[in-house]
Amino acid sequence: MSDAADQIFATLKQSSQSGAPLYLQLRKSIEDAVNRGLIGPGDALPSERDIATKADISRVTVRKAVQDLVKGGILVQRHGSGTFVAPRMERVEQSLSRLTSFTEDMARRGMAVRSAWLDRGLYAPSPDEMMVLGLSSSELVARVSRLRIANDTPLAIERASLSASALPDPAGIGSSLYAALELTGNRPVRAVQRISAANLGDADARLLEVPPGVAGLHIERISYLASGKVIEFTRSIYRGDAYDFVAELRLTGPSEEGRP
Ligand code: 16G
Repeated sequence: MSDAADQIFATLKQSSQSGAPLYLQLRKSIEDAVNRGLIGPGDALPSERDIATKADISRVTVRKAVQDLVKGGILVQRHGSGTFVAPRMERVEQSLSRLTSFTEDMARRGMAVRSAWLDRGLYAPSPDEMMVLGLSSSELVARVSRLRIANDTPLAIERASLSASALPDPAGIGSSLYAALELTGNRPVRAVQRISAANLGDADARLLEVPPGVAGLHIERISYLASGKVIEFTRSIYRGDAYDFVAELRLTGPSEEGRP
C-alpha cells in the first residue's frame, strides 16, 4: 500500500477521538487526503478489504464511506478495476457571442474531439419539433443525438433536430453537423440560446460519467439561416462542472435604450 494511503489512516487515527460515526471519520480522512493532494486525480484507492484491515474497521463501514464519496463525485468506481480519485475537470470557457460548433470550439483549444452516437435517423416529428422547425405532420424530422467527448472526457449530450429536407441523411454527417450543413449551404448564421439549470437524471449522468442528481446545464439552441428560416433545434445537457459560459455585456447608449 502506498505512503499516501498510510497517511489517510494516520489522519483517521488522529480524528478517531471525535466521537463521530466511524464511516463519517473515514469519509473525512479520505476527503482531506484528496484536498491536501496526498492522493491525486486518477490514483487508485486501496481495496475495501485493505482499508478495513489497516484502519481496523468493518468492510461495511468502509463501503458506506466510499459510496458517499462516489455520490459526491470525489471518487469514481470502475467496474472490475476498483475505486479511484475522480479526475479533475479542466473547465471550458465558452463565449456566448460566437456561433461556433462543438468541433471548432474544442479544436481551437487543442482538444481531441469525438462523439458517440446515441441516435440518428428520420422520424415523425414531435409537436415541439413541428412548431419550432415549422414542419407539418406529414413531413419528417432528422434527429442527430450524440455524446460529445473532448480529450476522452464526456462533456455534453446534444440532441439536434432538423427538417429532413435540410438533412436527408442524418447518418452521413461525419464528425461535424455544422461542417455537413456548410456543404449544402445550410450552416446557420444566427442562433438564440436558452440556458437553464438542471439536475442530471440517472441515464444522462451515466453517459456523462458523473453521479446522478449533480448540477448540469440544459441548453436549447434554435439556429437560423440568413433567410430567417429555422435550421436547427438542439436540446443539450452540458456538465455543470465542465463549462463556464461567458457573455460580454456593454452599457447601452441612450440611442439604443428600449431596443430588444
Ligand atoms: C454546438 C451547439 C449545437 C450544434 C453543435 C454542432 C451548443 C450548446 N450547441 O455544440 O447546437 O449542433 O455545436 O457541432 O453550443 P458539430 O458541428 O461539431 O457537430
